[in-house]
Amino acid sequence: MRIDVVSIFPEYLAGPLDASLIAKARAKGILDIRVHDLRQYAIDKHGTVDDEPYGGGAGMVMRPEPWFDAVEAIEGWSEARRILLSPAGRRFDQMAARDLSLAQHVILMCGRYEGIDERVARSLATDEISVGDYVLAGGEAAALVVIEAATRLVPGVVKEKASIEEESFSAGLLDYPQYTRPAEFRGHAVPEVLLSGHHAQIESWRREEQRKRTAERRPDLLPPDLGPA
Ligand code: JB8
Repeated sequence: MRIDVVSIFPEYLAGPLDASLIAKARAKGILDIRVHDLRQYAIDKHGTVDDEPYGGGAGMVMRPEPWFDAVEAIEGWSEARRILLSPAGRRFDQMAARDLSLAQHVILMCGRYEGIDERVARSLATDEISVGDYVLAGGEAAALVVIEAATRLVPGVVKEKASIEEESFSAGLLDYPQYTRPAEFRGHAVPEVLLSGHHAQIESWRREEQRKRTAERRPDLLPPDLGPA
């Protein structure tokens, strides 16, 4: 999988992309990730990439020319999924991550300032994505979320087979609580059933914990209760 990230803070992205699972997959050649500095495509020699908003208002807006020039300089750009990170985008979830993990080439565009000229979203991006209902200072952290969620679903990036689909959201529910040694820690015991060796009972306890936890914390994930027939 090829990923190009465009940002005015390429150094913000370098560290995380050089650590852990992603670094290993890059070393193995499974992922080809490149970070590009938008300022190389600035409109002047001072590195200007923003301007005042038409119609007035606070803050600055990113001009379209650097974005079009930066993206169009990426080989194969017109065939790539071109994703603009934005709080106004469609919500990113596990289904979107799975879909994106199938792509050969992804370009991620990280904005800063108060926003980006709308012509970038309309005529350059193929997708506009938000990672959650809060406002970041820019798209870089969101791009890292998208990269991590999608690339761990690319074959060979994660070792295991069983753990990848039996986790939160893949089953449509939150995960059950996990415990390891010691059996008692600071007065808190591990639930007895987990020490019992009764695999069927452990399974049903886990399913019930998933259901309770999801009902309590994320009722929006549960199927609608149709009530009495
Ligand atoms: C300026 O919250 B976000 C996000 C916020 C942003 C920009 C991009 C993404 C650009 N603020 O997803």
